[in-house]
Amino acid sequence: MTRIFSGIQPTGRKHLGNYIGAIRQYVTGQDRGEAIYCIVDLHAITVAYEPAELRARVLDTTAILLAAGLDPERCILFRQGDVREHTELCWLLTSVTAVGELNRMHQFKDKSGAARELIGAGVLFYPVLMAADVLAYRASEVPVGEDQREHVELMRECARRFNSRFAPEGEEVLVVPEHRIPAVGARIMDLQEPTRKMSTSVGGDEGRIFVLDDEATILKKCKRAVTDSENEIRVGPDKPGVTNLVDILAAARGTTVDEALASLADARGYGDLKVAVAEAVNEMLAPVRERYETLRADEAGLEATLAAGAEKARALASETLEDVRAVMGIGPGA
Ligand code: AQP
Repeated sequence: MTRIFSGIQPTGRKHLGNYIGAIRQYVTGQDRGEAIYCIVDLHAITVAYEPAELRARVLDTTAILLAAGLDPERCILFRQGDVREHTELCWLLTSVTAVGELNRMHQFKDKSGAARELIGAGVLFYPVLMAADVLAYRASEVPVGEDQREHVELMRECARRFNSRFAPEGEEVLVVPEHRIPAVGARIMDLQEPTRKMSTSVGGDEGRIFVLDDEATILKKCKRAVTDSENEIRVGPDKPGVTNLVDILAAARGTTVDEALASLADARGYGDLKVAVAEAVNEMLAPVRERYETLRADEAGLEATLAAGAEKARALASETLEDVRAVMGIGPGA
């Protein structure tokens, strides 16, 4: 059976890109295989944060995932920091990771900018911890958005290198995973700056739709989305705003981009396109919004779900760690 693993930041206010690129794939993953998902509180501390708020954001994110359709009976859902094997494997993987390749990661370059000497080392090591998250479960599939392609490539390289350096001849101690990037909506762009991806940390709220935004807010943000001075609904690199809206429409309705375009044949310009996008997005997100409040109010229930998930996750990760330690010569051995 396919083992699926993915992690998501406890940013609390997940946006449409997170939902289409990742969360929705998590839900369908439960029908495709053995699905394991974690909320990556350890990744969250790589940037400035408030300790008192971190736990609350983890619970916000847990409630969003459950409201979106994750079912703890059909998947393992846990908090990364509850399973110490992640940090141990991260350290062990540094033996097969070069600083040069971490320095070349786009996300590191974007997030470090001119302040490279001053940022926390965790920003550099972020992809190694991400590799540890996935490799600890010997997952074969990683559902992510397009922006994470490079990080999945790195974890594949780590697994290959680890196996060739440490695994006994012909054996695979770590599984080389494949990414799973959605065919439509893999890179949702900012509504105000459609040449840049919709992001949690960059840009203002008017450029991103949150999973928990109400209907009126979604409509307002769609109506204000930046398009261009023409009136022709078509996709292409010269029309990033319209292309993004058509992509969102297709992803929200679960159709192809061509089908979305065909459905707009009678549209009277961008106004109709924007209303169609808002309606489709609202239809997709309304059930999540409706379930969220009740789930979020039950903090003890959310904690119990995460604790039960962590127990199951730990059992799987500790098996991998035992094998990893053994082939690396760490500890007393058998
Ligand atoms: N714009 C996007 N389009 C499609 N998928 C996206 N993802 C993120 N942005 C887009 C996917 O969402 C998943 C969770 O990402 P995360 O855990 O990194 O969450 P985040 O920090 O809240 O998301 P951002 O927006 O990516 O934060 P910034 O930009 O601040 O770093 C991942 O699978 C990701 O691919």
